Amino acid sequence: MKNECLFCGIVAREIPATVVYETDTTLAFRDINPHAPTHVLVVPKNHVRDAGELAEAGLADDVIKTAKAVAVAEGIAESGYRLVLNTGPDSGQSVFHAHLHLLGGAPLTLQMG
Ligand code: IU
Repeated sequence: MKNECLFCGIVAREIPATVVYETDTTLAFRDINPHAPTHVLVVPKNHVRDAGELAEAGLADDVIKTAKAVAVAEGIAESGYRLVLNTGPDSGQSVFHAHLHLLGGAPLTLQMG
């Protein structure tokens, strides 16, 4: 594999994923292990590690706008959805290429931990 980073591999189309939306700077694809009827990950195409680096790179707006566009396309913009940016080991971040979880399609409960 050319890319060491899993999500860089998906962005490069070296690793298969179900892509649902794309912009110049972001890619949105379905989570392989969904926790809601709609569970999409939005990533910046450029590799940044986490939420802090995402903001520093000026890409946070792009990622959130893509999430909104996906929510509209999935028909959940009005019913509501949750955006989650796990950041660092204690948060449960397991892939160290920043990714915004978009969850919706049913009423969600808030689970801490
Ligand atoms: P986390 O915030 O780093 O814990 O989220 C990583 C997500 O990446 C998690 O929900 C996985 O199901 C998801 N994922 C994926 O969609 N495709 C993959 O090949 C792998 C993980 I590995």
